[in-house]
Amino acid sequence: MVRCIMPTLALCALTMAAEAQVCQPYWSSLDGLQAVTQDLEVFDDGTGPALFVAGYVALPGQTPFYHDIVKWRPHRTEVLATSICGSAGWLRTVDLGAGPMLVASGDFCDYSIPSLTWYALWTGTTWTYLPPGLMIFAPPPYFIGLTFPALRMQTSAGAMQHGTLRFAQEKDALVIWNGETWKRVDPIGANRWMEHFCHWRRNGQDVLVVWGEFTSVAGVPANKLAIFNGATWEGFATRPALYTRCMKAFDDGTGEKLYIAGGGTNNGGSMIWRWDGSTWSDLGNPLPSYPGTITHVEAMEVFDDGRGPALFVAGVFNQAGGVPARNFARYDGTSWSAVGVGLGHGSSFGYKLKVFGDSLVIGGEFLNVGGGQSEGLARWVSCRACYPDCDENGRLDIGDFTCFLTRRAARDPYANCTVDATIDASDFVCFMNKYAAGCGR
Ligand SMILES: [Ca+2]
Ligand SMILES: [Ca+2]
Repeated sequence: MVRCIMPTLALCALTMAAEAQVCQPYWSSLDGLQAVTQDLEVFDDGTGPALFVAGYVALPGQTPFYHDIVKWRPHRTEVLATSICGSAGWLRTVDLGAGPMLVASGDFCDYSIPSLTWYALWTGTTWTYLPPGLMIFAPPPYFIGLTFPALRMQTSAGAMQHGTLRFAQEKDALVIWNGETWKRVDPIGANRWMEHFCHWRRNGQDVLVVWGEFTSVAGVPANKLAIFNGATWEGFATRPALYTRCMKAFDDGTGEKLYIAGGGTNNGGSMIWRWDGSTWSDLGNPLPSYPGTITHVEAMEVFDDGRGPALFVAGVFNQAGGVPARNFARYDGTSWSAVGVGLGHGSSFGYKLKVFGDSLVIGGEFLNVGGGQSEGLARWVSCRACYPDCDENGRLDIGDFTCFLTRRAARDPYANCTVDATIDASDFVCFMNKYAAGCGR
């Protein structure tokens, strides 16, 4: 619990009787890291879970934005080999049975590793070749390594395997690792492709949902959207007239439902739809655009910020369900709400969302967030975290005051304790009150 120390003795006396704190998630930077973020991944390379950021990253106080992959955890940032000389495209955790591996795609130009170009494996200390058995297709993005737990997959012997499905995408077909070998799923046709993949637990069964430019899969008619249960494909009889940019399964307490979102036109159509297994629901065009902009949803992720699991949606919009929401909103299955004052300069078509510990990390090309300044990288932190433990060392002491003042001077969104539009004197009072109230952990 709280330990009152010198600077706040008087305040402690005033605030000890403060009423129980409500859950207030908050914005923070990633220790001042800034980036044009291309991708995010959480991976444990043997040193504990860390967030890997691919893109054009600037370390705190530094410019320009170098082309790097950075490994981050609170108060510990590591630059991993400046071996990417083009753009770092994406990061994926891939498991072929020997444990998870972190694979990066980018324009590698570390000539100490001959012929290492488009893809590289992170060993924990350096980048190296992909191992045998990991299919690659050049150039990107034709390899998509994903894993889905417990998806039933038919092996060559005809048995159903209850294990991890690993698959990659070839130019005109889905290629699946079934635990024994790479299996080429029936082609979807020349010049067709699959683009978005989503794991959905439908009525207790794990299925893979695929969106792309195709009209059939394995001979089954499927107009851009299809479901694979590990053995057979299904199409949808109907689907929203929506350019899909992302899909996510979300359980609002009534079972997992499939959400698809996208857009990209200013035609006033809904940008997000829900499929419950039998019918589509238009969520009522809840995310209207700024006048004259091309509105769209770019990314969705499920996260519990202490107020219960919810679907977080990032894109270009200025309202959600009638509530002002700048480019980022929260949906609990029934109603929309803002996420602080959201993201400024929302022109990004590259938002990425990743849950890391108590935080939902967002990357993109935004310039400011939550009333503070954190370019291209920020995190929405659960109220389960200890807000006044500014330096995140597990205890409350004078170091947290120094930390708060430093971050306030940097206009870090963390310093916006009141989670409103501005950082001002009231935030220091807010910080002291939260410090005095302690964290109860
Ligand atoms: Ca501390
Ligand atoms: Ca404030």
